[in-house]
Amino acid sequence: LDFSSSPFSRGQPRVGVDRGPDVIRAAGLVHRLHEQGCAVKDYGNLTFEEVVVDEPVGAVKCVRAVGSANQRLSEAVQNVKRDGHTSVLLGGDHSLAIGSIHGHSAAVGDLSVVWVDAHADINTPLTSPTGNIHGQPMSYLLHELQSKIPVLPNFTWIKPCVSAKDLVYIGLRDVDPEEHYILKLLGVKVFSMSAVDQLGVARVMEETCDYLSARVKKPIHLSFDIDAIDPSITPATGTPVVGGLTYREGVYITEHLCQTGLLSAVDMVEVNPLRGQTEQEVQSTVHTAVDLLLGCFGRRREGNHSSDYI
Ligand code: DIR
Ligand code: MN
Ligand code: MN
Ligand code: MN
Repeated sequence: LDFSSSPFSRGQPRVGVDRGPDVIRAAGLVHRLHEQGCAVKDYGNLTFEEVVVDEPVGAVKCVRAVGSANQRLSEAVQNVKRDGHTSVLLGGDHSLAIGSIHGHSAAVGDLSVVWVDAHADINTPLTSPTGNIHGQPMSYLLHELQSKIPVLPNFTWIKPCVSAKDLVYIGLRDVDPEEHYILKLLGVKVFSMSAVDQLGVARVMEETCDYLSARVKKPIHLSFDIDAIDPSITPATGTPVVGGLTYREGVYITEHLCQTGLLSAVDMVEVNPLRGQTEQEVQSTVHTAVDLLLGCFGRRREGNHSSDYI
């Protein structure tokens, strides 16, 4: 596993999400991955060039900063993948999925994307009600939306690289009308919280993997927004939404994806230590993020062992 972490927050307006990578590290992530037998290389925090003048383009905020940070991230992820490693991105806000998924696909080709989030993050620059790019990353990546994306400064390097049929959402419960229209128009596979309630998480994961491997088995990119989990467990995030996944449902998703053997890159984003009301709220959020990552890389709740003991 190779980490690239991106202390980047310009995809949304709240300060603090750029501290996500450091608090996740401080919770002992790398040590715990070593303990469970993973070879880990931590690239440290990527540094991004300061963008001084970054006036909104139409309604879209911080376009130049988001564009250049993601270009840098895409190159870092491409290097990790070309070296044959699994890429882990610690965010930072979810606009970083642009560079993470772009870089992953540039190195390995077609991907399956599993997007676990309260939100669909598929607004185009023109449909976005907020202008925040963390609510838009999928729109830049999908082939099918290419004609709807205007030319933006520092975004011209982005090549759409994901097909709508290769994308699955899990955990949605706060979708803008424009986003809902796009999801229906493109026929994107969505397991909203209603579907999780109806089917249970085990069937959701079974159907997710059946759907994604129906044609060919592609490497999986998991983009996990911590706000997918219920804010009673992960409150330290910028846009919490009630009625989310339980801790156990979240961990089950990671265990199941790990067992496919296809997990090739993971984003863990939107952990914002400044959004917790108490230290306990921050710790609960951070420890959940760590446990989700451990689940992605082999931790099983039944226990693990790697040698003979008796
Ligand atoms: C909203 C909120 N759909 C937007 N999105 C969020 O800004 O486009 N994404 N919070 O994480
Ligand atoms: Mn390496
Ligand atoms: Mn979200
Ligand atoms: Mn998100």
